[in-house]
Amino acid sequence: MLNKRVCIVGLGYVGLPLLCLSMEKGYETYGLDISNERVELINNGISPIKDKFLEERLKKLKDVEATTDSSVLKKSDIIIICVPTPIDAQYNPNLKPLQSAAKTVSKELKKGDLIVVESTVFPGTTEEIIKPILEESGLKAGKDFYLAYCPERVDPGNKKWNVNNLPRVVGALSSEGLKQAADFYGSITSSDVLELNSVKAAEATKIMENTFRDINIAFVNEMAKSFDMMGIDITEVIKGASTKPFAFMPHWPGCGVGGHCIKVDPYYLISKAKENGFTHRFLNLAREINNSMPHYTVNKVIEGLNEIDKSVKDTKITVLGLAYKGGVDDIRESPALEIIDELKKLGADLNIFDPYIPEKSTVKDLNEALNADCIVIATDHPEFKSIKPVELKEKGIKVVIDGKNCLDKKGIVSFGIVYKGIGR
Ligand code: SAJ
Repeated sequence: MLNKRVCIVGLGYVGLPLLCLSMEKGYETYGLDISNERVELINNGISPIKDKFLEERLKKLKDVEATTDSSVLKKSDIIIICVPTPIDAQYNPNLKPLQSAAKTVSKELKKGDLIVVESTVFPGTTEEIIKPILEESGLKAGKDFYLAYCPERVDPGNKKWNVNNLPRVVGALSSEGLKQAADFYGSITSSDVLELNSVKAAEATKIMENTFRDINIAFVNEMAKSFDMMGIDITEVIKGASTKPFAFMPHWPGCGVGGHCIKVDPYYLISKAKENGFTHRFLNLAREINNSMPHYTVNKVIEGLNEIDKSVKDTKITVLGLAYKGGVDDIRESPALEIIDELKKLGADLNIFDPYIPEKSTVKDLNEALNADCIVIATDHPEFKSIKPVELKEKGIKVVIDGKNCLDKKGIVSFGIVYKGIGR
């Protein structure tokens, strides 16, 4: 442990676990956020994020000091910025939260501080955007203070990999900054910390990791559309290909790609590359394919209802799931929202149920949610994956659209229920 005081700026799904870990490792640690409500909850040991692992951790911590008062930065030496970097409706990067956090830090910056950015950004952001804001303080990066980048790798809901044991990569504007950042992360993670030769390499690392995932999901989504037309069950093919012990990495088709990482990060690279005169045709195509999946899923609803001589209009349809992925309560960029919008426009008599988001559900439980002619699985929550075909039969469900290929197709079809998956 270094003899340093730490302040985490931004207490969301990235900053809050980091604050817990820093305190657990014995650092005098403060949290700074713009939300009074969030700060109140955290100071009372309550996690604003539904995550059992995080809730338990927070409860065990004594005297957590979260605040909205930026003067807390005066008594911090290592300041780690973990604020959101979303996209706008036109898929353009929105760096406003990050720039605002940097301005707040700049006002309290002092000699010897180490500033680390963890938020996902396009390569060049730390040097071209954050550094000038921090130097408005009159202090010089690399001389008076140090500036580094260490991409967050939090995977919400992941039981195996978390902030304690995730390998990290760091890049910095100076060798002293690199050393200080590597020393800090080395003191809190049980895994390795790789020092890269530039801050841009560290920024690009995160973008590459998530873009890699997006194009692989687009690949299986396109294969699903193709195999669907040949009557091939893509889940069988992926299982088959996964027996190859090398050079194949399974991804799974679905009703769309949501969340604040995989759907967002490619646009950060696409937009920066475009500024530099390069067009990412492949990344754009992958985004196009993944963005087409909610509409593809609604077409499956139309096809499925046509098989029983019904149309979407006035038919009782329940969308199961709002969250962007199973086991979480986060609806950011969720494909379920687009599916719901489209079904509403087609005049469906719609119900919505997500056990993780009761406040946005229109029915109180799964039993009530299954009072429908048609159900659409939009999120692979464990509660939905365990639905038995016989339950659907007993509830009189006539059409199942399985947007996550997570139900027992054979069993459902054996009860004479129309089943349509994504590529199966
Ligand atoms: N999805 C598919 N098919 C797949 C995998 C995911 O359609 O094969 C969909 C999901 O349903 C979801 C979206 O893509 O809508 C994103 O899913 P995700 O599992 O990638 O979940 P995220 O967005 O929480 O991604 C995080 C990322 N972590 C960080 O950015 C630090 C990502 O890098 C991880 O690879 C990912 O978790 C993970 O592996 O779980």
